[in-house]
Amino acid sequence: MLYNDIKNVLPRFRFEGRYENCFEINSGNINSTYHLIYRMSDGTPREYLLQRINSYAFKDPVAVMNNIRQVSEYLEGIFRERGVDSTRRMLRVIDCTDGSALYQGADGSYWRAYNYIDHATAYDQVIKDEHFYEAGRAFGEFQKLLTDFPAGKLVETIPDFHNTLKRFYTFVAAVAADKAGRVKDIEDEIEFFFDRRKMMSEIVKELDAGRLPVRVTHNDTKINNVMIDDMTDKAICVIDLDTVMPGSALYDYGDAIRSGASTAAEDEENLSKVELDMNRFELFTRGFLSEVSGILTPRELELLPASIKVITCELAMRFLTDYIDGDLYFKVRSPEHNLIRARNQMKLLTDIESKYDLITSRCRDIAAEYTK
Ligand code: GN1
Ligand code: MG
Repeated sequence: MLYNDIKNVLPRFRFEGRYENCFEINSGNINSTYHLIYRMSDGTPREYLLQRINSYAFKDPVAVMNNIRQVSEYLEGIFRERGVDSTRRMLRVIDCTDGSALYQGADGSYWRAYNYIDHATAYDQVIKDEHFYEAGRAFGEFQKLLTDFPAGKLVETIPDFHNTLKRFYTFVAAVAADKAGRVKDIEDEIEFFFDRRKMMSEIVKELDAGRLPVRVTHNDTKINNVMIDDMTDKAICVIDLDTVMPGSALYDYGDAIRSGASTAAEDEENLSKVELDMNRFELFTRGFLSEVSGILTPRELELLPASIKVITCELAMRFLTDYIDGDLYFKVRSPEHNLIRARNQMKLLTDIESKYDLITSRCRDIAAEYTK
């Protein structure tokens, strides 16, 4: 079945060698991803990633690929200038046979391909604490490398992606529409977000008032969007550039902590397992600030703790909104999957709130250490 899904797509790309095998990679929540193995006539393998872009989430896949191409070429240029071998430092777009970066299938689906980075892993959860320090360093470095990239060249591929207040209004509209008839069973969950409406706007408000800089940011800094070298345990490459666009560095920080400092998977049902691991939170903060402490403004540094709360709340609310809508956006494995994710993130947020004073004082101390 798997091969059937992609067999008409494969000849459209400039893959080298003969097709041998493919495996589906099931870790993303949006796009479908396949690991392809090709083989040259001398027996050496060529490996690729093939992705079907979810065009419900990304309304303009051409703009997504334009963004990715520009950012990748910019990063490649910096690596070249510095004499750094970029082979395993970034995903390289593999062109279609007609030279474009996207292939559109007869059914309207959009496909793209990258080189596959071997002997490195994108973990869905942190398995070694040191990897999370590394992730912080990698996302920080990514931010730093793009400091001078002209933001105006990028299209906002998902408008208001991290506008948490707009996300709240979308959530309220979904509750009112109750498209899937699910609202009656989740009154407590709905109230949870109404109670936090003010907190949610903490960062948006600052951005709107011009008190926070707009930067070119990654916007999806989940722990599985950084690759860790299997031999050295060092972060080598930031992946999934679909949402690279103008945003706030705070979102990248907060989203990474939300995803990597949780003690459980994002869809763990047993909520007693879900907490914020303070040690991991510190490690990521150190890794991140080791790269960007010289770039972030005092106000950004001050708002690091708030970003953890805001983004965790945003994700919880996005999952619940999608549950209410009848599972249109995120891939789900069961009818309850989005509700499980939402409750999981709500539990994480409650734990973050209970540790908030400590988180704030640790952020302040670490920031002071790195800005000395
Ligand atoms: C999606 O595709 P993936 O799994 O990297 C989502 C992120 C969420 C994440 C939650 C474009 O990311 O915003 O944080 O799921 N990406 C998009 O797991 O919506
Ligand atoms: Mg993604």
